[in-house]
Amino acid sequence: MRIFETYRDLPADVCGAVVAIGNFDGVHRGHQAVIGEAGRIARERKAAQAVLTFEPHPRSVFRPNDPPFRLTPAPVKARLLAELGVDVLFALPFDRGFAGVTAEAFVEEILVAGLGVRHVVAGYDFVFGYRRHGTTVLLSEMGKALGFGVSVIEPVQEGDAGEIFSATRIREHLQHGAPREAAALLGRDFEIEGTVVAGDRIGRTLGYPTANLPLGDYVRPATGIYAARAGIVGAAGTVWHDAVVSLGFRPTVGGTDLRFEAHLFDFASDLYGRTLRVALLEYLRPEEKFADLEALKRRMDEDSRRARKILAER
Ligand code: RBF
Ligand code: MG
Repeated sequence: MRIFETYRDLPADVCGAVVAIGNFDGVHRGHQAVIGEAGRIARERKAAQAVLTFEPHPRSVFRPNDPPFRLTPAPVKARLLAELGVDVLFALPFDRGFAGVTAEAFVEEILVAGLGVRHVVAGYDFVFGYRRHGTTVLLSEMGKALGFGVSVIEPVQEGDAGEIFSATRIREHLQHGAPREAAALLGRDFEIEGTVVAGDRIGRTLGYPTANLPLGDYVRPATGIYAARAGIVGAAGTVWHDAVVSLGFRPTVGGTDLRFEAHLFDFASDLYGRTLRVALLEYLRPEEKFADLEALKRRMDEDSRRARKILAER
């Protein structure tokens, strides 16, 4: 997949693509339907399959003081899009200036003059341009006038509950300690990916060394203990290990900042500096303040037994 952070002076072979447009944070099953339809049309027309998205997420520009909310930081989103077979990603830099571009100018200057789009696919709730005045209705009308096709994908629902695939719903499930429900909407387990940073050395003395990941822009899932899988990313691929995760403030040891710590079962090496993907599979319990480290360790033993059992059954 080729990535461009501009819509200007593009090489001829990436113009004239079938383009799925949206923020696509999470690349969830609703997004997959939009991107999949663009892929189907691209193959039919023998055109390139592209995605147009914005970085950072416009919401973080409009509401910079909101708590972190990303399901997929830009590099993770790019990997998932590549895995879906997308040929070209236009990740346009979003800032206050870009937010002032009118819906009409966005279509004329970016979609038509810049990308030369052949066809555009968007979700039913896609809005764009200054003050979100651009709707899928405007997009379709302008497409007719300017010579490109538009497909709008209606909401996709999940099973009996009839829950609509939405990034907001997925974030809520994670914040409520419901990673399975989040996974049902995502179409895969929710993961935190990052570079392992140094923690304190207390875990080691308890027999529970942990690999700590910075949470960065990621949405904060419910604090507590999770059954998890940890994938060590290497040149030859990702090697997965069963694990238990603690996401919390560590009241027992007088911790003050939120830490994401993964303990990999039957694994001795130091992971400092390595890229780790940690999938949260099941919520075990909230964190507690124990009277002493012995009591904490007994509980960690119990957590580990439960996590191993859950992971063995999956
Ligand atoms: N810290 C707490 O203060 N309360 C807990 O309930 C708690 N549960 C944990 C469960 C597991 C399986 C693991 C790996 C860690 C847990 N921690 C908890 C965090 C622990 O205090 C931390 O890993 C060490 O202090 C090293 O930073
Ligand atoms: Mg949406």
